[in-house]
Amino acid sequence: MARGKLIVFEGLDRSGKSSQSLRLVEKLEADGHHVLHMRFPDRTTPIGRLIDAYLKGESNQDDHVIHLLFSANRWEASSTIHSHLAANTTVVLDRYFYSGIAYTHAKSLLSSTSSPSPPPSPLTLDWCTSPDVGLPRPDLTLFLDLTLEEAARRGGYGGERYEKREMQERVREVFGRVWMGEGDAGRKAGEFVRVDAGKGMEEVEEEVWMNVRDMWESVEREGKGVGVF
Ligand code: NYM
Ligand code: MG
Repeated sequence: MARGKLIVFEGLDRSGKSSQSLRLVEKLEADGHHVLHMRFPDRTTPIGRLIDAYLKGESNQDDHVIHLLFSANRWEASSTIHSHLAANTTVVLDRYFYSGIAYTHAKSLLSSTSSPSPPPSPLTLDWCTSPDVGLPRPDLTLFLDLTLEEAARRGGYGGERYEKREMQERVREVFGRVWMGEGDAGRKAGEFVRVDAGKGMEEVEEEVWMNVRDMWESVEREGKGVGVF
């Protein structure tokens, strides 16, 4: 029996991931596929509520602790994702572990420019990658890339932690490095496709769809099973 595909949307805040991921779900459903849409962080679980409070600035966490909570929030969904894929339901994710890696590592780049002595664990790219190793591997990751200028034109950011220009700049840089193949994350990235999210909604949607179709055909043709990251 055919299996579902795991499709991930990644990118900066304001890059259109939520809209594009929902549009893709509609399109796949119209094509007769079963689809589950999920987003990370999933703020509805007990771990997700800790993350939500942290993002809203209602609580503080050590950088390592919050990183591991974001990862744990994915691990608690891992068996659900696997069982849907096995039952031929495609899973579309709005953010996944690439966000985890990019945001935490970006934070370390910021703090290392502002504090003279290095912290005990420097939140390296590989340290940030390791808690997610073993999660279901995406068949396709669409990195919706947006310049900071375009994000600003779209009305700037909200008030959550990380939604600041300086941080977004670093996050974009780290996504770019992973996309270029750097570190364990880059080497393991597989189908990591950059989409110019500065284009119009329809154009982006079309590019997403073409990539999804290519991936779909190659997974079916080669009979690829579900992988692990
Ligand atoms: N974020 C998201 C992380 O820092 N680490 C993670 O592992 C994930 C999944 O949470 N600014 C950050 C990125 C966002 C914030 O996401 C909330 P959203 O999609 O804006 O709800
Ligand atoms: Mg956001």
